Amino acid sequence: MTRSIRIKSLAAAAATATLMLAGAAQAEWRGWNIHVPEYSVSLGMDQFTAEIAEKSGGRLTAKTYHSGVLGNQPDAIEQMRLGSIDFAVFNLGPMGQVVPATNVVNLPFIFNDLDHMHRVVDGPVGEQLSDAMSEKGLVPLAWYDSGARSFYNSKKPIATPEDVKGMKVRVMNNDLFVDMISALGGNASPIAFAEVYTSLKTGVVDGAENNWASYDSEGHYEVAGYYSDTGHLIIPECLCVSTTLWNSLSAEDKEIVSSAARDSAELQRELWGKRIDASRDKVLAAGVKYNEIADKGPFQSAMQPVYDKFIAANPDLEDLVKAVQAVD
Ligand code: GTR
Repeated sequence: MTRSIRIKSLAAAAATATLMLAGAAQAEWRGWNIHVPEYSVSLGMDQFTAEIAEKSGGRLTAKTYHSGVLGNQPDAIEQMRLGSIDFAVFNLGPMGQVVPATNVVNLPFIFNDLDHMHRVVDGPVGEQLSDAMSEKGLVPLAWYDSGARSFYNSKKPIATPEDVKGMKVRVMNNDLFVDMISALGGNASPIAFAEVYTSLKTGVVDGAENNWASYDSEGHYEVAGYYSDTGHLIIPECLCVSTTLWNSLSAEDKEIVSSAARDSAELQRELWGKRIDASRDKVLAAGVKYNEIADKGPFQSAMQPVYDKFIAANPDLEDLVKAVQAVD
């Protein structure tokens, strides 16, 4: 046997062994999740993995790594695009940097309330967002809730945009949110979710913005005791799988996975409402000073430059912004 023939047959044997391994057992899918295990998103993901195992008779196995142990969201999005993370629940906030169309739902005050957001993502606009994400290697299968985000800080109640002036505010990683804070006269710092608690505690930032549930679960209320109900962002989250994984599935398995995703979103949306109430009660009992915003008008009008800059930079997305606004 010549050297080159020997190498070729060794290579062929190795390829056969790999194929046999792949046939013998499907690798366990790796799921990314930023939240602690008892959070509604985590419970939704746990149901998702349990249902696909059950419906496939144990053929498809998946494990969610909770509490952000697989890294922060911007890195996880990249890992999913490369195929090393198979599924995840992503907030569309940091998604805007990778899939510009998703920034349409990241525009401050674009939604009137949670129901409005549902009508939008569950309709044709949701389809368009899904297509744009799929083109970038992420296939959304269902939309989860993350409520309305409001400002909180360690200094004072916020009642008007003037109160944000000069304040150092943590935002999710997205230039749009930097523009949002600048439009209010504050200084934005994009910081990973896992580092927000320490950043608030050490004064790297004065404040941040999030929903009641994350304000509670991450302990931010312990170090930023003023919560002001601006409700400026209502951002959906998506249960996504990687295009690599999706394309490898049979039609039957695609159906198992998508219906498990839809069921999990139904559970998560139901748990969400309860969790919000429980979190609000808990942090208020712990002494958080809460204020409603009597007139959100000044905050909304302060956002006009953010919209103008966004449309100027993304003229192709103007129609999508209008489509969201047209949904009542
Ligand atoms: C939470 C959201 C997370 C993450 C986080 C943040 O509300 O569920 O996915 O985006 O906010 O502020 O980084």
